[in-house]
Amino acid sequence: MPSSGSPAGSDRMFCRLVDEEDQLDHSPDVQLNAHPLTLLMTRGPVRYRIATICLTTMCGILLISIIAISAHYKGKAAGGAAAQDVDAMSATISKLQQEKAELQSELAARAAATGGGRHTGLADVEVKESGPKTVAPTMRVAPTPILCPMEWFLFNGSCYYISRVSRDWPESKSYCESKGAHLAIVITAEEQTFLWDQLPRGHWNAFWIGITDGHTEDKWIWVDGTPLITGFWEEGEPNNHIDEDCGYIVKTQVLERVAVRSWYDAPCDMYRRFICEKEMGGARSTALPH
Ligand SMILES: [Ca+2]
Ligand SMILES: [Ca+2]
Repeated sequence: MPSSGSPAGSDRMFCRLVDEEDQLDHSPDVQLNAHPLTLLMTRGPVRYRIATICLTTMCGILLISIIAISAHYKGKAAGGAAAQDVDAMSATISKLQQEKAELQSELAARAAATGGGRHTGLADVEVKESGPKTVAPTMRVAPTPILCPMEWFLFNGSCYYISRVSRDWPESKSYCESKGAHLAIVITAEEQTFLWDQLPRGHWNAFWIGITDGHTEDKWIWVDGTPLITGFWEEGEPNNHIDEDCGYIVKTQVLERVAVRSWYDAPCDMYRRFICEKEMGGARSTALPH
């Protein structure tokens, strides 16, 4: 039953809408599952379709370019940071090596100044490290080392010389004085033993020392005027056997002889080798003879 009003007009309108929808649905350019962009491109005028295609292509190219450039600079930045780290570490290592070389040079110079280390008293060096860039040497300054002339040797602050030639006691005394020294004054058992150890062993190797009783018999005094307190005489000596006023040390081939019983007295005009001594002051140290 048709409704009241204009039923015929309503039917025609309905039929026209249905026809238009059918035409749209069955158009070869329009598919139900088409992409919206495709749908837009197929519905617009031709020039709009071309513009849309161009814009889409440009957007794609731009996006790809942005991605490529970002990746490129990201990798370059990472490489640059790594290179900076390597440069900083190389600079630190170079600086440490330079400081190490300077310390070694200073130690070598000090060792050379002290006779290649044969004399004691080398400066001790402590190197404290608080980080890769803070190497601070701390010096413990040693007393000025004592240097003895060639063929002289050091013991306890004095340089000693053992002659190769033989002279009488007065000539021996003069020779030592010409060198700024004196005939040896032997005070302690340590000094006596050290000197004894340096002497060459022989049948009757005898060496003048700086002691005499020429002024007053049996009043032994050293060449510096001080009296003898403790001597290292052989048993039975000094005996003034043939007017003997000068003292000397003997080192024989008899191994049973000992350093602290090796002094004899003899006539001062006898020829013997001799021992000079020169006090050097400063630190007391020891060294082997040249
Ligand atoms: Ca005498
Ligand atoms: Ca004697």
